[in-house]
Amino acid sequence: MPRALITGITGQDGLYLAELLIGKGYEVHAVLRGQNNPKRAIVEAVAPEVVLHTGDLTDFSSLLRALNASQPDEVYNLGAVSFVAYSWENAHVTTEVTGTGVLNMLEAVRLHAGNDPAAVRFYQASSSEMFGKVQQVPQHERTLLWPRSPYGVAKVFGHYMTINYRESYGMHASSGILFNHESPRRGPEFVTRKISMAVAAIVEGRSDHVVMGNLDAERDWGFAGDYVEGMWRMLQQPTGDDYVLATGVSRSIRDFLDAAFTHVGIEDWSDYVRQDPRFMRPAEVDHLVGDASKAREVLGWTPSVSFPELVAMMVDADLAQLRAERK
Ligand code: NDP
Ligand code: GDR
Repeated sequence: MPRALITGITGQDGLYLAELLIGKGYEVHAVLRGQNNPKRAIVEAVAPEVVLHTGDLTDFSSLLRALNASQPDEVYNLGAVSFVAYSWENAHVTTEVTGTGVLNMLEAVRLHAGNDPAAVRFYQASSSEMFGKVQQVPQHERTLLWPRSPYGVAKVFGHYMTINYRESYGMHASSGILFNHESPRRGPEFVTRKISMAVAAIVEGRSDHVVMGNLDAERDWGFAGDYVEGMWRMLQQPTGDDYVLATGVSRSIRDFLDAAFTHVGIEDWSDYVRQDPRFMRPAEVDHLVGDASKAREVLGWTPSVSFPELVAMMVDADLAQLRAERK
């Protein structure tokens, strides 16, 4: 039975990945942070098979302890301070967790693996935010990085550190440069879930508007369930490498609003949406669209959920949740 260790188990991707690996027959271990993490109950309810180890990406010895206890064949480093807007207000903690945390994990894996550094396969959750002020359209594995936020800068550090450990120590370390991926499990602070929750609340008569930031930014949105499959495929390759995962289609926030409101039969949504500068960012990433041809050719990976299907899935899930609460 192969064994995997996941950081970021309480996040959107961590849970999907745990379910995927359990379905493939893995023994799944995960690092859970905090002395009384409120999301522990969610993990225990959704994936009770997961063995939880207390640890934190900023605490090197806790990571080494989790590795020793779990003896993994594969390590997926998904833990991060991941909300871009928050990273300006908390640049140091973002750097510590999202940047230095990767180095802590790589170093812990290297020491744990001993004489055979490639024995433990490592996945780093890199991000399209690293492209920031994009220097090329679409963006691929060799596109120049130009991060636009403390989060993006921290991810660039983690990305290059992962490549450096692969090249310096022969580690089987891969960096997945993933474009935005969403789901009904997406945190409510991110724009897609904010919109799906707001639309559901408006339909159910619990709210009459939503306050947004910049509606013109464009993102390449896919479904998180597809993207965790891509992570797993990267670690099944004979050597580590870097791969972009993306749909290749870019839409604006306005397009997402349009699709979400249209899904519930509201064509003109202008009265329901307000804008406020407090949701604008000091520096914006205007246009992201990924070229995932390497992942398609090498990994055989393609996304399966279209943009309209993704929007419908998220709005329907939030509507169902509100209606269940009413009963
Ligand atoms: P989430 O924000 O949903 O989850 C982040 C996870 O990191 C949570 O489990 C959180 O734990 C954990 N975490 C935060 N701080 C620490 C810490 N100090 N030590 C250990 N764990 C910590 O992110 P997603 O699931 O959406 O994303 C997974 C990874 O992929 C992240 O690294 C993200 O930056 C990256 N990524 C995500 C993309 C996306 O579109 N979703 C795209 C590209 C990259 P807790 O619940 O306790 O706070
Ligand atoms: P992003 O996701 O920054 O791309 O990072 P987010 O959903 O937060 O923002 C996407 C775009 O929407 C605009 N926007 C708003 N964003 C939020 N959160 N709230 C609003 O009210 C709002 N109005 C407009 C933003 O300005 C931005 O342009 C996500 C995270 O998962 C990262 O961890 C990951 O690395 C990247 O995706 C790829």
